[in-house]
Amino acid sequence: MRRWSRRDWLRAAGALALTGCDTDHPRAGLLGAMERWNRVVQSALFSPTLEAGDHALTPEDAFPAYHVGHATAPIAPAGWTLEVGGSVARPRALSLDDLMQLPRVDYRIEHHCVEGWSAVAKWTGVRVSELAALCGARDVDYVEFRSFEGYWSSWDRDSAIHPQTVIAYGMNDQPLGPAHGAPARVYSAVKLGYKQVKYLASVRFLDRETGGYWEDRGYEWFAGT
Ligand SMILES: Nc1nc2c(c(=O)[nH]1)N[C@H]1C(S)=C(S)[C@@H](COP(=O)(O)O)O[C@H]1N2
Ligand SMILES: [Mo]
Repeated sequence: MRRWSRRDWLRAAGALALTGCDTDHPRAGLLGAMERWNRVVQSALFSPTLEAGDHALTPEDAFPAYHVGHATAPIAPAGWTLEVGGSVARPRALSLDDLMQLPRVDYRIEHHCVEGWSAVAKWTGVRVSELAALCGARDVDYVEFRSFEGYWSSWDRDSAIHPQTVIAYGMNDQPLGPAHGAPARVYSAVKLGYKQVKYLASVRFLDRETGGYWEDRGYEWFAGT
């Protein structure tokens, strides 16, 4: 099996963009077909298995990166904090240092890609379940992740507090880079790519679902892997 070059990756990224990750105005009649195709491509690119063994890590800049409506990656506002709130006993605004002091997890995850190829990344961060405990999240069914660039996605609580759903601030033993959602983003083994909000601003525990950027444009809300 030949390895993918950076060009191949970029081509795959372009295919994803055309099939719905990057258009502001998907045409209604095409949406069903687009979603089906997009889901095939996305699950090929982003459905991770839980153990990646000793495979070599794929460099961060060899991963395709997606963001909606920006020519360059969005940059966090000065004094960035992650707001954890909604239906919680103790709302918090956590700096990156605060996040890094919390119990840390590392996941080395293999992404299965098209044509049998795969990419491996190591993600470092804090479990969403850890934040739920820290803030005293009440017994509500939904969790909303929102970005400072306007992107968002709401999740079922069970997926959000899954042990392999993390707020990642590191990738491949480096601080998370701007292309992949710095300073912190959601990374999870249990959801498709468009649920994994980058450039995170808030995590809110809610008693209702609040859709999402792509979800409101016709993509499946649950989007499990
Ligand atoms: N804030 C923000 N998060 C986002 C997006 C976005 O446009 N903005 N795109 C989503 C989509 S469609 C995908 S496939 C993944 C891609 O993650 P990656 O760039 O780290 O590969 O990010 C998701 N999270
Ligand atoms: Mo995507």
